[in-house]
Amino acid sequence: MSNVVKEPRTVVRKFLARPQHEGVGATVRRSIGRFELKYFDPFLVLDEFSVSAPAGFPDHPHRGFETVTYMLQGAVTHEDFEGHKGTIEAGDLQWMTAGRGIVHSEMPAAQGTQKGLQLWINLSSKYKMIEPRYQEITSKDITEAAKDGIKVRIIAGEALGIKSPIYTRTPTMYLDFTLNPGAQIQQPIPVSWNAFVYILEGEGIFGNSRSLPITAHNLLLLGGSGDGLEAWNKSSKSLRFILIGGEPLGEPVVQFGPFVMNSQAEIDQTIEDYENCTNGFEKARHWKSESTTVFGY
Ligand code: FJE
Ligand code: FE
Repeated sequence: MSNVVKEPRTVVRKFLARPQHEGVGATVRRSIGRFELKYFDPFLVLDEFSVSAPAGFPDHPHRGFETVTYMLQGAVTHEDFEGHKGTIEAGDLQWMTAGRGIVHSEMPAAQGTQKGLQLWINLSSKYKMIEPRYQEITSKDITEAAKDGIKVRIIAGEALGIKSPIYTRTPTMYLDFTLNPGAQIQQPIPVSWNAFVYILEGEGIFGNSRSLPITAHNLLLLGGSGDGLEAWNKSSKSLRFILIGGEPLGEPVVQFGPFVMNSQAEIDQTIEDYENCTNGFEKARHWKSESTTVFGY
């Protein structure tokens, strides 16, 4: 393989994401966003979620960041206060820029267990109050590239010379890699970006070919300098992991649940806006999701 990475990043920290309760009866394995890793600029939360009806995430608001939902199994129906509604099925992606405000529900759409990843990406102060926006791509339209026992689904950014059509307000890369036994990768990452790996299936070796294999539900923070990731599948099973990177914002972060702003005054204003249905929350006044009614919350 050509040497596309000159200075591979090393793994500096490892977190095992254990199941915890979230929403109403749902389970998340939270890696970023938990107490020991409150923020990894620009990333606020990474949840590997697992939800079966009637559990879910009924009507709740967001302001000041983006949520990226990538389904792994089953389906989730979302519905917002502007009437934007749809079902995110296995392999589909929803990239939601909440901006000044979204109120929505995210509920199971099928029998059995729905699984996926939800990433919260912070927005810079100049974009926190922009109009909400969705970018949605169904599984069949997510670009895939394959080479030498590597398959990569390009959610955001670029891999193996192929670019995703997703526009990232905060510059972000999001790649879903599957490596056959014996395969290895070299993936460039911009030097100034924060980046991490989250293992979904199998076991892989990351950063240094002599390091110990890491298994599912672990998050690996990649060292601050270096121009890319090197990883190996030295096992006899397939390895699947996510590589995410983003340009740090370097701004103060004040978070109150689903509101993420730069100062306490902005958070106080947001709580007021949400309570009074103003400054982007107007449509919340008379709205209740259909699924909330169906599920009887
Ligand atoms: C939220 C608690 C929550 N992780 N993963 C508090 F659970 C949520 C929330 C989610 C969520 C939704 C999906 Cl579909 C997947 C998630 C947390 O909705 F927004 C707040 N504030
Ligand atoms: Fe939400």
